[in-house]
Amino acid sequence: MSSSTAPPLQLLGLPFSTYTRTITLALSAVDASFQYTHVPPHDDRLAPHSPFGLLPVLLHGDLTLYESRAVAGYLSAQLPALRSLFPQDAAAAARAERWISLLSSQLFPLAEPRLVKARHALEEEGVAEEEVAQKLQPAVEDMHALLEKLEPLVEAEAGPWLVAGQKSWADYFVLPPLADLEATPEGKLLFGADTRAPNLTRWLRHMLQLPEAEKTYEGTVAQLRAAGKMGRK
Ligand SMILES: N[C@@H](CCC(=O)N[C@@H](CS)C(=O)NCC(=O)O)C(=O)O
Repeated sequence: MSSSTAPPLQLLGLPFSTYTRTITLALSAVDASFQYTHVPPHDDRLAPHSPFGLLPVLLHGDLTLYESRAVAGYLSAQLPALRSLFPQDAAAAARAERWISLLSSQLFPLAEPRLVKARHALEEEGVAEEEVAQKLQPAVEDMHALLEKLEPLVEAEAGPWLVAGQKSWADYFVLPPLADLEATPEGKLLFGADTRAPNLTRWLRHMLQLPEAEKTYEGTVAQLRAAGKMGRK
């Protein structure tokens, strides 16, 4: 893409949105230029671009794209610096795709709606901490079991990344919901000393230190909880 003639990349989303953060992680990592408009889900401004009202949406010239995996594919094709986020090797690329698929089908629904957002709703209602922990216990158990199943898929022997010893979209898809979860009391249990997923936990700690993770931290659940803007006062 020639930078002098190319239309700007425009992203509609929110730092709070984990699927949006997947995209901003990749763009920030390579200092790509993009216009970021903060728009909440189901906002009227999304209606012309996203029939489901979900985040993120990418606009580029005449192109309107929703669904983060489609956005990731497009960005990797457009920006040479992001090409390597899909491994060249067919088997490694397939394993990265498997992580992305597992994120959408298994990890996100458990980490966000059933744990992070469920805790937030209970806290907002003023439910006592002991009762919150009790109500979330079944989801914590389900997450322990899921992490146990995912643990063998972490290719820890190859390096600090999920797949083939190289940074890939798999890392950027899996990080945001686990970063949110890690910032909650349930996350402290799941990724603490008694974790059933030590390699995944090490990977998470490594990811949280990356410059692009720091650049995209502001406005996330983890940052808002740390700043006392979410969670118990
Ligand atoms: N499959 C979609 C999922 C997008 C999605 O669920 N985005 C969340 C924010 S992280 C959202 O907009 N949620 C609003 C809602 O579910 O109503 C994608 O990959 O882009």
